[in-house]
Amino acid sequence: MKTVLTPKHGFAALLASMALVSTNTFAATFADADKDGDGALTLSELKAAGMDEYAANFKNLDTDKDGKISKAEFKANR
Ligand SMILES: [Ca+2]
Ligand SMILES: [Ca+2]
Repeated sequence: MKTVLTPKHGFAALLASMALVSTNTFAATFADADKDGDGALTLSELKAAGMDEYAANFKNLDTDKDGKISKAEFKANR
């Protein structure tokens, strides 16, 4: 069950969600967002997963400019 964070959840909830991404749940988070299982996250996959901060920074995250965020790119910018 995905929860899309909005301002009504507060800053603490946002921080908690970011902390989740930077801990051991990273792989699970990535795999969960990677709906087609190709090992990379597209902009639409990020949006579908409610990862709006990543979607907003897509161009910066996609350092090799192939149009998707690889696991390494995701990790490097978390
Ligand atoms: Ca994918
Ligand atoms: Ca890329």
